Amino acid sequence: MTAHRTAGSTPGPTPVPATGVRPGVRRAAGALSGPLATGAALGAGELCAGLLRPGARPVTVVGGAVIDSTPAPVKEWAIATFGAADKVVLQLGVVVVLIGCAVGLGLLSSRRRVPAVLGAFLFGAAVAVIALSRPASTLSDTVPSLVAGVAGAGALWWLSGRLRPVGGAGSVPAPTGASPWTPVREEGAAPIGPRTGPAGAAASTGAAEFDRRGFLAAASVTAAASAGAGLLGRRLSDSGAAEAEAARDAVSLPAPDLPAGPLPAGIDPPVTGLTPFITPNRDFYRVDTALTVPRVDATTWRLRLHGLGMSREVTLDYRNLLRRELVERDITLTCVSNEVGGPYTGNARWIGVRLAELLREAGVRAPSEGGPADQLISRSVDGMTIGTPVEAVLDGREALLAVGMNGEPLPFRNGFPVRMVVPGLYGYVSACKWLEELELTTFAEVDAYWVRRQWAAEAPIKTQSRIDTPRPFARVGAGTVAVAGVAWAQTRGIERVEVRVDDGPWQEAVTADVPHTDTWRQWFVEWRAEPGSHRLEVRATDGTGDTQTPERVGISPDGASGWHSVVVTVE
Ligand SMILES: Nc1nc2c(c(=O)[nH]1)N[C@H]1C(S)=C(S)[C@@H](COP(=O)(O)O)O[C@H]1N2
Ligand SMILES: [Mo]
Repeated sequence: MTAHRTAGSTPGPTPVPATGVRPGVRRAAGALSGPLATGAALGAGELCAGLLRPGARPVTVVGGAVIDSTPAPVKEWAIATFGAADKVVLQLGVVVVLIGCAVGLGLLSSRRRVPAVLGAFLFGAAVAVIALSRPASTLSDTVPSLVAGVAGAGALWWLSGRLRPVGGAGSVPAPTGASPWTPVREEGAAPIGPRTGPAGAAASTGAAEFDRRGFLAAASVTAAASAGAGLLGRRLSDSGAAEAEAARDAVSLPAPDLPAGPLPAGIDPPVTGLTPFITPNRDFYRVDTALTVPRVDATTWRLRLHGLGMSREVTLDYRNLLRRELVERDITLTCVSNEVGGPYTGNARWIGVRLAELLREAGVRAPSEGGPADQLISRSVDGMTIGTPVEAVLDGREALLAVGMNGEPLPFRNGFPVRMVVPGLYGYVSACKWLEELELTTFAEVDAYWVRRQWAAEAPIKTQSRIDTPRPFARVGAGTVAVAGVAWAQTRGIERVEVRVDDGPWQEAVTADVPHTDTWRQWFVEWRAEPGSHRLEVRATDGTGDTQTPERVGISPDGASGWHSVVVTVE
């Protein structure tokens, strides 16, 4: 058999039999068995990950690895193009590429079974290796991918078995130039299916038709089993999530010892379309590399604090943290990937523990006080590393280990149970979610995740202002039109906002009161709009007296700058 195959297969096109055979059907079946086997692999992987850890799902592993190795410009483009859907698009992309490879393996399996099956297994094994190389992975994270590889290989073996010519090999000598893998039939319509009996069919027709009915049955069983395993796996992951959900629901945060107090009067001026001062949790932007949101159990959560210049290592659990003095503070968070006019910024009322107090208790001194560490690395349960200047954390600003957001425990997506919030620094250098470790080190010693990807090691938030209304290309009626938005320069504060129309004179906007300098500031002007197309521009001046400059700078490596402008039509 092996000899036949070796002799019969040539690098060239498969010989086309003279009569009656439709190799196309068999090829199609072969091609189909690839995706079917992939389905089996994914179903098995899903089931296994549902039992072990949802984050170890093979597609998630590959997606995560793609995220980690994607060059920054491509990542920016993806965030800019797909916004919050970027992760869905990525996972779809992984699946599409996978199906492409699967079709290839399937086609191969109908001609060369062993290499194809081996290939399928190696695919799973490769994903297992990737799983192991992901940050914060454990050996058990390889299991779903390995199981997926075995399931995929098994399914492919089984399906390709149905593709073999019925009785072709041993019973009838294959005609010259043909192999048992390239069916040749000399007569017209032949009986199809196993009922005829493999040897009989081949003998009576002198041909090697494959077992179509058998293939169809095997394909159906594979598809059904894959779907079943997949759904069951999903169920298991969801019930795990439900448990974590329940654990979070059971958390009740103590009232803050230092409440933020009522918001100043005049916040939220009544202008339709203006961003509210406090961003509700459900509307808060989300930026992270996690394909599945980590659902950390607060009851087993620990924070480890160690490193240079600490008199002792400290470990805290959630209850220790909640027993400390809790501060409530309105702080605006901003992502470095926020383009001028972009949406990746939000303002919340955080509750947390003062990070500076915690560090000082452990003997940490700022570099300006002679401390040896200038960088604080925060590490999350999913292996993210974020580097924050120790100087910034200890300079008196309200840097928090936050546990609460707008009156409830942090939502999972925003870092439950504990995250960092440091006013005045972009999120990627300050706002580590799902925090589990703080290490004092130096910038010379450690490059954090994004710094290794060419983003700046230090990134204070740049002064920005944004027009929320009217929207770009809006059509508005002539007369008085409210132009409004927000401006931010966390820790410096916003002193003044100005608007101009069509390069005319700058007009000072009314600015709403703010509790302090760590939040954005709402502003509005009344514009006497005349018919035509107009360009509105905004610029802000921060608390140090610096006014935003017009030059547009992109988000990389340390944040965008320039004036936001909006073109509208007045009718
Ligand atoms: N563990 C972890 N923390 C993270 C990130 C991440 O990818 N992983 N992204 C950071 C970035 S870039 C930003 S802008 C903020 C966003 O916080 P949010 O999703 O709560 O708005 O989280 C930061 N913390
Ligand atoms: Mo960010």
